[in-house]
Amino acid sequence: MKPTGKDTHKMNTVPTVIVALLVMTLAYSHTASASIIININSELNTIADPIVVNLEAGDYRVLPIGVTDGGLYNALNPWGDEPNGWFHVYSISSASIDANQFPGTFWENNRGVFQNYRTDLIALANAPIEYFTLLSNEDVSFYIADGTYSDNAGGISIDVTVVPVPSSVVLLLSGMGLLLRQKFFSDKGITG
Ligand SMILES: [Ca+2]
Repeated sequence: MKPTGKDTHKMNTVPTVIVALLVMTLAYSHTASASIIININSELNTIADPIVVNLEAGDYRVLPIGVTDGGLYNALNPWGDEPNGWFHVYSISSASIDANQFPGTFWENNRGVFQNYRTDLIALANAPIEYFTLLSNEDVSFYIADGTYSDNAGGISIDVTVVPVPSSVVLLLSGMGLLLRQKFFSDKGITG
């Protein structure tokens, strides 16, 4: 019977792939554990009184969440009981993040969509996922930028999660590719 070199090659590479996948899974689960929910009250968490959280350097994803996801709020209304006045906007600032994109104004310095919706749930459904990067371990402020806070209602709930650094994932995948390539050529007895 002819020796089946192809099958031998498959058997040798399977453990390599499993180990690489395990490393990737462990790396991801380690970074994904640093997830926090932040509830920004539209009356209380002002520019002068933000929620301050100390976060490590890295890339972060900010996921808008609502009451059904474990948050305290769905959206905010800067005019209180205005029927069509629901927005999903908020501000993030730190040493690495310049929140003052339009100096001299308040409301426009928030991030999000400057579109008012009929209900808080519609505003939440249209809220984009945001991202920010911290260059070092920093205090990060979360707040609503507004001129008058006393007429506000509701708030913003967000899930802040550190995301795996894309370059390290690319490096890992490249490493996997190289390992498989070396294995393939050594099994085949091919050099160079
Ligand atoms: Ca207001």
